[in-house]
Amino acid sequence: VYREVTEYAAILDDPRTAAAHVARALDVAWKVKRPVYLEIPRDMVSAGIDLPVDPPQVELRTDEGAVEEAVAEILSRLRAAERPVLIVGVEVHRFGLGALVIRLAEALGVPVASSFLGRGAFPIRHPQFAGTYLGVVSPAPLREVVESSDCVLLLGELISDTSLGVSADRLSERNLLLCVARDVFIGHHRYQDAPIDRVLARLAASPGLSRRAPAWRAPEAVPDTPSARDPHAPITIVDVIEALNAFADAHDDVPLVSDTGDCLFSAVEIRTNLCMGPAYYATMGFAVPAALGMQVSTGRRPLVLVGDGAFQMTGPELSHAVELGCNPVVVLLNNGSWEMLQAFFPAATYNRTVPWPFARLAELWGCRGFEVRTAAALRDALRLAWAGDGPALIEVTLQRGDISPVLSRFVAAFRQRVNRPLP
Ligand SMILES: Cc1ncc(C[n+]2csc(CCOP(=O)(O)OP(=O)(O)O)c2C)c(N)n1
Repeated sequence: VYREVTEYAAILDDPRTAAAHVARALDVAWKVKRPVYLEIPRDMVSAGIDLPVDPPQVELRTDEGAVEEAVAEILSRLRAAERPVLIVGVEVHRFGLGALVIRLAEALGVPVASSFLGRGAFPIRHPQFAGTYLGVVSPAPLREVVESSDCVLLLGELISDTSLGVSADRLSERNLLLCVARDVFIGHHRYQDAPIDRVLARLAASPGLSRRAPAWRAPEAVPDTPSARDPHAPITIVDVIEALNAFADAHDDVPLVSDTGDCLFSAVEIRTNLCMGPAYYATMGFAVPAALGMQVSTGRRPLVLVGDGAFQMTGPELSHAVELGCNPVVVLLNNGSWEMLQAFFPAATYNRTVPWPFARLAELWGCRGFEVRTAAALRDALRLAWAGDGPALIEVTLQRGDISPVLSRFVAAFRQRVNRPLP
């Protein structure tokens, strides 16, 4: 729920009126019993408040008839479908609907994909999880699962370029059922005031949801680009993804925190159940502070992925780890540049980063530091870092121009779209 205290004229003219606006907004916010984003102009923070005598009531309407009919239509579409698929979006996490979605998915026995923002909203290591769908950027087996489906139930996300990749043209009125926030859209039908939590609860409790034997293999179980390389050769980003997947297989409850850069695209292929990243605003410098926040608030020890450029923005926050009792393991992908930007504009001459002695700095901050140049060394360093009690930083030296398979498909699709002739 978003409410802005907009009466700026009143605020400037009369702080008492302004304070009443703030009070009313707070009161409304408190009553809706949902997360609320309330924006208050800075100069009002310490203004006095007269509580309104008769505050306005706000109630989010639920139309039981709309819920009923939406559920009936979704069920009949699911039952008639030959190859139904669920796509889990970010609202499933935001509204705390993960357990319901797992129940529904297991009752249906269908493949489940996630959107980019929704990665981790459905457990990535669940046997029905087929991958993070990014439109044309996705690996072929995942595209086949989603795009050949005659019934795609998209839960908790609107379709946009950021949520489902460069193009989700294959999803259409023909095969798409969309439940988002308080609306359900099926073809030309729109059910309003049908909240996603109510719709999902009804769906999950419906009898006779057939269990289908999954006739497919989760594409992520197959390495996207198997390296099959000498573990003592100079390490590549594909080797890093493989090593981190081997690590996730051995530690299946470790959460991954990713920064922005190629690490965010690499994270799409790293199978940790929980994944946290700035996938919407793509803000660099997120991962190290976010990892400390995660560990302080949940007690879980995170694995952190960050590029050298993003680390140069906020990485020194790692110096607080020991003091805060945090022991993240940071894997720093050092390619000596802002490689993600370079990939989009290869002629650019301004993306190089200055070299920092990352592993040595980490040691000065009370962490263990590792420098690795081969896949074998990365595996050893991960083992040693995790076995230690304290925080650690593993600096992986990569070649300039070495980018993940997902980023390279994203760049190719982006170029094709930007360069296509205008209609
Ligand atoms: C705060 C902020 N500044 C700039 C950008 C634009 N940007 C996106 S990716 C990127 C480069 C990231 O470099 P690095 O962390 O070294 O990772 P790499 O791309 O090399 O994997 C930049 C500058 C951003 N997303 N956020």
